[in-house]
Amino acid sequence: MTKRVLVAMDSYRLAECAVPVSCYICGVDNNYNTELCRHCAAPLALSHQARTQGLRPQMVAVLGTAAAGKTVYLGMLLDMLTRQNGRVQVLARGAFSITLQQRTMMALSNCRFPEKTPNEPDRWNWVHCQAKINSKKNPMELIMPDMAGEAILEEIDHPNAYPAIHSFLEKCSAVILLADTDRIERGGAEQNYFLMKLITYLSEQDNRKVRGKSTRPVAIVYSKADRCEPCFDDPELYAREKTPNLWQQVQQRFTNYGFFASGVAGSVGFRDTPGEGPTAVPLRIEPRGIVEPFEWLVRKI
Ligand SMILES: Nc1nc2c(ncn2[C@@H]2O[C@H](COP(=O)(O)OP(=O)(O)OP(=O)(O)O)[C@@H](O)[C@H]2O)c(=O)[nH]1
Ligand SMILES: [Mg+2]
Ligand SMILES: [Zn+2]
Repeated sequence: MTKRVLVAMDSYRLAECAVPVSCYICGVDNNYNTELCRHCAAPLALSHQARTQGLRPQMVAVLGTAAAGKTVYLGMLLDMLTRQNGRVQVLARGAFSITLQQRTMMALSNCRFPEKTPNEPDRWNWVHCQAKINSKKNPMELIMPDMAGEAILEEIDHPNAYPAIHSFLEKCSAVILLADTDRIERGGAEQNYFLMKLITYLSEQDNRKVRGKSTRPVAIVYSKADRCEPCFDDPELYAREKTPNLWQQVQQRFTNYGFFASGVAGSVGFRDTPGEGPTAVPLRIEPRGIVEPFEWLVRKI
């Protein structure tokens, strides 16, 4: 005799999966279960979080040449903000948002700088967090990816080479531009020209303009300022003297801008690695000027 059993139909689950998820960064539709966007490789967790929480996070771009110090700056910033009970507090959204800070701090505590960020967008670390300024009532949701400098340069020279960067820069509400003080001090003009290109790209892309100037807040941060003490004393004067074209362009193209100096390593030594040549080693961790540009920017958004 055959036993009769009742089996619940699970097909309603298929219907749920058939609803596409629109990528929060580029807007392309993806399958429900996919982890990364098929077009720009941004994590779809950003879209799921935005949808379930009913929030529209703001985007903040951290830009600079390869080895300008983006990963070290962002990792240290997040570590300081999630730890300290100061004027700005940050709460990570999703476990993936902690990876960048974890990798940076683990490397620094082992007397190393973190690895260079890979050029492939599917290997970037994205941070989604809630930021709260003590003097403001409502917290703000922010998305900040740690992008590779080479990829940023490629996108600036050939727009749409990196859809993730293209869409992100189009939508982002504020920008942190890192200028490598170490390379400026060594006399190269490369930082000046790269940042001018970026400033031009950002202002031309922005359609929220007042009297021809972009209103998007831009913080120009001289990273590795531990290499040049006067930069800490007056970052704007430093900008005027050392990167004059950049200083001029920022004033002509933006209404909201600020110059800052930051440094994570108090002292850097060099270790000779066989086959690789000299490798920079942080001898002392002494973060300075890390939170100030971020706090300024969050107030302006
Ligand atoms: N003196 C000094 N050197 C630093 C500091 N931060 C970073 N560096 C040096 O700059 C190098 C690059 O730093 P990263 O943060 O990896 O640079 P990045 O901008 O993320 O580079 P990409 O990932 O290639 O885009 C490090 O390996 C260090 O040698 C700092 O605060 N002071
Ligand atoms: Mg990096
Ligand atoms: Zn996408």
